[in-house]
Formats: sequence, C-alpha cells, structure tokens
Amino acid sequence: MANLIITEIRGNTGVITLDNPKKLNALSEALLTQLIAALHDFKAKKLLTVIIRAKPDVKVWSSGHDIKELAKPGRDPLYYEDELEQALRAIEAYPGPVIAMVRGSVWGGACDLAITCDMIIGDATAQFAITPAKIGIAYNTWGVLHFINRLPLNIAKEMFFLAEPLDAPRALSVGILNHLAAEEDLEKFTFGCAEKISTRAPLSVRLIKEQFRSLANATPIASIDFERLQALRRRAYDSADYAEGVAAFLEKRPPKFLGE
Ligand code: YXS
Repeated sequence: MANLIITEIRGNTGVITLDNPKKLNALSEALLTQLIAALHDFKAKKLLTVIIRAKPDVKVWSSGHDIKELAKPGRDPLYYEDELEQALRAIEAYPGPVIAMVRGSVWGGACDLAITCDMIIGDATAQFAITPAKIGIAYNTWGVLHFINRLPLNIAKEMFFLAEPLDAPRALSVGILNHLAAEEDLEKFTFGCAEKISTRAPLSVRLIKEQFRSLANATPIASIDFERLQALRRRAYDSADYAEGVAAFLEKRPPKFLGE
C-alpha cells in the first residue's frame, strides 16, 4: 500500500502531511485509514497536539471524499462506518488539539474534516467549499451539525446551498479560519501555536477538548425527526440526480438535475 500521508513528530506535536498530489489529496479509504492510524500512533506516544497539513506547493489542500469511491445510488454514501466519518470521529476524539494548516482549496468532506479540527490556520490561498448540492449527495446530519456549531446559520446555509468556495478573507471574517497568516509565515505561526499549547497543562487541555466535544454534540433531536431526516436522505441517495451528479463530475460536464 503506497504511503498517502507523511507523518513526523516535532517536539510534542504529531504532523500529518496529506501526500497524494496526483489525486489532489482526495480522501480515499486508503488515505483516511492511514490518517486514522497516524492519530492512534500519536495518541499512544502521548503527543498533545496534532497538525494536519498538505505540502507547501499544493493548489488543492484536499479535493474531498474520493468521488470514485462514493457509494452507488441506493446506499448511504456517508454512513457511520464510512472511512470519512471514522476519520472525523478520530479527530474529534483525539486527546488534544488538532490544527488544520491550510494552503490551497478544501472541498467537500475535506472541508468537514478541516472544521472538525479544533483550529484552522490558513494563508491567502486557503478556500473552503462544502459541495453535496453540487453532486447530489445526501449529506449526513452529524456533518451538518459541524457547520452549525462553527458558523452563523445563514453562512452555513449559504455554503451548503451555493456549494461554492469561500476565499480566505471571507473564511476569516465568518470564523472558519482562526488566523490568516502570510504565506511565508504560515508554517512558523502554526507550529508556534502548537508549541505554545504543548507547554500548557496536558490534563487541562485534554479535559477542555473533551468538554467541547460532548457539549458540541449535545444538540438533541427527537428520534422521529432523525428517522424523517434519514428518509429524506434516502430519497436523495436513491435518486437519479445522485447518479447524474457523480457521472457528470467524472465525465467533466455540468450535471442536469431533475429533482428525482
Ligand atoms: O481526469 P483525471 O483522471 O486526471 O482526474 C481529475 C479529477 O477527476 C480528479 N479528482 C478527483 N477524483 C476523485 N475524487 C475527487 N474528489 C476528485 N477531485 C478531482 O483529479 C484529477 C484532476 O482534477 P481536475 O482536472 O478537476 O483538476 P483542476 O485543477 O482542474 O480542479 C481541481 C478541483 C479540486 C477544483 C476539481 O478537481 C474539483 O472540483 N474536484 C471536486 C471537488 C469536490 O467537489 N469534492 C467533493 C467530493 S464529494 C465530498 O467530499 C462529500 C461527500 S460532499 O460532496 O457531500 O461534500
């Protein structure tokens, strides 16, 4: 299995570099499996902070879920055991801050991954797009909650409805970016943050991370509502539009959605 990420340790920080440029760091099952394994390894080594990044020369930080691996219509493309969902839970459960260091554009599931990180630090090339509406995908409800927890509702809705990238200044102004660093300072600034955190009391930092995780996920939903949303999701992932959206992307043509 080719290495699709590079892992390294700098002081008390584990570093994961997405490294599959020919697929624009698409979040394939293989890449995500390696990312989850790296987080488990960093946890075993008791590293307090993690940075997830791409190589400095990329234009695309990650092109999102590997579209070629999306479940065929009739099956939920973002079900609980999907590797993307497992990776998001691994980031959320990591016992310490996970920082996304972003250069380049971040698409779809990778945008969810970045905002599931505890902080995002980017430079002027950073862009963020959540794209189920562009492809006809039935996004999962827990994924939508990430955006609700992070952004004003109207901004989160705009991102999902338009499925267009937000550029770095807009991402900073709406709260996706914690910091917008100059290109030449991005690495030094991000690693400086991680280093500063790793001088803080680990038990207190880990407790705070867990408190945020539990409270952020504490949004109650009536089971009948959850069932209703699942039924709506199934109508979307069973639809001809979903098949059309994936086919259009792979055939490099605009999709023709018919609402069925
Ligand atoms: O034609 P070849 O074989 O060279 O392949 C092309 C693309 O098909 C491929 N590629 C991908 N393959 C699988 N999964 C992807 N997500 C993906 N993205 C790209 O990489 C080769 C080069 O792509 P190309 O020619 O389009 O490069 P570009 O520089 O002109 O444009 C870069 C992008 C990122 C703007 C463009 O590739 C793009 O729009 N990619 C799709 C971004 C996206 O919508 N991702 C969401 C995936 S679905 C997902 O994450 C969630 C489930 S959801 O959608 O619900 O949020």
